[in-house]
Amino acid sequence: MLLRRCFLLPFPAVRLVRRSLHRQHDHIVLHPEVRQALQLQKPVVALESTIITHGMPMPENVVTALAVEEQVRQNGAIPATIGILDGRIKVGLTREELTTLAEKPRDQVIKCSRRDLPFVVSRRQSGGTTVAATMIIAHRVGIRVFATGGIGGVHRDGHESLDVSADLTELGRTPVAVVCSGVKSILDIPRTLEFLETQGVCVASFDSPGGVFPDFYTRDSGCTVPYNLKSAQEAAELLRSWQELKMESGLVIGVPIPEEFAADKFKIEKAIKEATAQAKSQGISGKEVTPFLLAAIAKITKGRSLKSNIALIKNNAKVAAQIAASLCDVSA
Ligand code: PSU
Ligand code: MN
Repeated sequence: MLLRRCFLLPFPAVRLVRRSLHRQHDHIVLHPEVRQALQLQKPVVALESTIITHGMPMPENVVTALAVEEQVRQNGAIPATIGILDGRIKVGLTREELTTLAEKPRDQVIKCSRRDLPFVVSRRQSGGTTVAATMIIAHRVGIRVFATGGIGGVHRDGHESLDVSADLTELGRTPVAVVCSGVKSILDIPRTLEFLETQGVCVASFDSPGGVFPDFYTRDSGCTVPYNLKSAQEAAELLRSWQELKMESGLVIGVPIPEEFAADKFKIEKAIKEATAQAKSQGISGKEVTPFLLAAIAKITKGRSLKSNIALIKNNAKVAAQIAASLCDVSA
């Protein structure tokens, strides 16, 4: 159709159309290692970058991002950290690029969710991609498995403020499997699970008997989900059926934090309440809420929450890589 149209256009216009098509592809740049792995259908795990730009302080952000990539490699997959540098969407940031992104002053790096992508690209700005934006890019380039710490969700007053993360609607429309430790208890977990159900997202726990869903810092949110996956192999079988059924929605695999790194439920809840009150009294709103709360909780717990955060991301990267590797085996 497009070709036929081109034939009807005068010659310079054809060139213009061609050039704009070309440009469209230039926006996304794949690291050669990632490109090769995808071509050879080897396991690849996508990783987000908002966690680097807005989720953790320096230097923990860079150290963690590199350690997470290493976990992916050690468990049989190629890591592809996704982020935006000067308007170019990179799939597989190099160590230097990752450091550049992490070291940028906050006012020069945008927290990019779905709505922000076209603007940031058009202005040649830099940004960390949220779960939603990372899913979009991962799907574009054919990556099926994505690991992160926690997804966004319905905020505790979300039923009034309508502060509901775009991660949830993205999960409803983009077929990528997100391996995470659920959503933070800074959010409203029961309402988040309800929202995901409405969006048609298959949510399962991982190695959590009874389908107990994690709440990030601790292993048990008090909520259960209908399915529990006992192993990476079982998860890969789920992913295969999901692919064969051509589901156009995402998957959430909730992995509880390893026991030894789990926070004390009472203490963390107290810190969350305090941080939430601070956010309210300082008038923090919109996309600033999550980064503010993360930093405040880390401060209140004297860095203990950050330690838990790092441990669970590494563990999720390990599980995601094992699932991606197993998926390649079952699909072979
Ligand atoms: N949860 C975390 N750390 C994070 C985030 C979530 O434990 O850094 C980030 C993720 O990138 C997630 C985003 O996609 O926050 C959600 O932000 P919002 O609620 O504004 O959609
Ligand atoms: Mn929000």
